[in-house]
Amino acid sequence: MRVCVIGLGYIGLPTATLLAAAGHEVIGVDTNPIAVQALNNGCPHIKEPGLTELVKEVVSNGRLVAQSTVTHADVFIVAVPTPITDNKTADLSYVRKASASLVPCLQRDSLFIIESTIPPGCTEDVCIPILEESELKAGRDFHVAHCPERVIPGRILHELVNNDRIVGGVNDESALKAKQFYSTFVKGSICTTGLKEAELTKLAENAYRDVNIAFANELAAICEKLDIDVWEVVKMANRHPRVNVLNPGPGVGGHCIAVDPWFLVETCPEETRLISAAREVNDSRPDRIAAWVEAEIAECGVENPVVACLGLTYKADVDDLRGSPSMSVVSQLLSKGFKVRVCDPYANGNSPYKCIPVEEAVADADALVLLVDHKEYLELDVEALKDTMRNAIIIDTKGAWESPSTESLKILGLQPTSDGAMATTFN
Ligand code: SAJ
Repeated sequence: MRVCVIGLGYIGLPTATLLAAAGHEVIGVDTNPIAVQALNNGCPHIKEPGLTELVKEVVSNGRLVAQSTVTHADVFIVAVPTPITDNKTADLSYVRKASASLVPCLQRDSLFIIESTIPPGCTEDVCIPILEESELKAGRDFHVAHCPERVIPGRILHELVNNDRIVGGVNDESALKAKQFYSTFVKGSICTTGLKEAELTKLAENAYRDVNIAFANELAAICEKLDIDVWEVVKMANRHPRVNVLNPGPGVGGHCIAVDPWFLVETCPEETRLISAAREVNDSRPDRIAAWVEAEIAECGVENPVVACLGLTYKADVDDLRGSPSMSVVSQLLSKGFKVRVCDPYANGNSPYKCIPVEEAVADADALVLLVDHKEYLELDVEALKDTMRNAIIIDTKGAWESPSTESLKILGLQPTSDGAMATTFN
């Protein structure tokens, strides 16, 4: 089949590549000339394990070409961003533009698929009216489906093939057509449903995760107040066979979990008290972490403090800085007038801050703050690093390091409790 993939980002590009590898003739479309040129040179502009090799193969055998305009095809896949506006509503401008751009190329029996994450009702209320400007009728003359992506960065190629897919159709025939199409490269089960059900399923998945992380972050705040080790509590609670508390941290970043729940709040403001509270809890984490660092420094009476921050990306082992809570912590520490040194083995190319080696950042520093649990940081000899610091204030926001020794607790101003256990705010 001839497939036109509109939007060559984290989802569109790997999808286009896998479709080409499965034997389709694929045209990737993007408004960013750098993305188009890089792809045609066989060098994808995004990093993802296995992607460069596969792109080289399908570009060199001519199955994948990139261009800036939409062309005739049997299948159109829209995978453009749906960010949120400043007032926390879905910005559907890219979806509108992408839908409009393919109207002249839509034909009888074309299959239109939108993969972008969208508010419930968007395919019917926003996309279809635009597509019907072609004078073809959705469901009768051409097929319409929503097939949300549900892959995790770092494992995108594997998950695009192996995860189950949800395919919502404007009618049964559209859902079936889309299912047949996805089965050319997907090994997971492909479940068909309605358009709105598919749209809401995706949002429910991400809101579920956000709410659960918010619970962990709220538990961390409770522990902070009561001087209890939150990691110990999470570990113990998770020994219950039906409990799985997630991990607290400096907040929720990325372009999905921190964004998509707002689409539900926007659609059903009265019904989303929990989802909206979860967003606020998670969004307030960077402030709390920055205030915590400030309080520890104040308690030690350090003047002109130097703080070494480990990790800038939105989560471990990825190079993505979008919506990163660590970036927010760093900028708040800077705005408090602290001298901040930053390290991140993944973010160096795209970081607005100069990243330096850990040993250099920590030497003579007053505080060491772990913000991202990159695998490189799990292996650090924290005790040895501590010996090179001016003041050894160590704050592990990810619970990645062993609990500190009694000595470092004292430096943090905390004391062992009467029964000898550590009372620590290490969360
Ligand atoms: N985080 C915590 N505590 C946890 C887990 C995560 O603080 O216990 C933080 C992370 O550090 C990060 C944020 O939450 O800042 C989001 O991380 P994530 O791993 O939950 O999610 P993403 O955004 O990398 O990818 C998610 C995936 N969803 C789930 O794991 C439920 C992926 O499957 C989705 O397809 C993707 O969002 C998406 O595109 O929506």
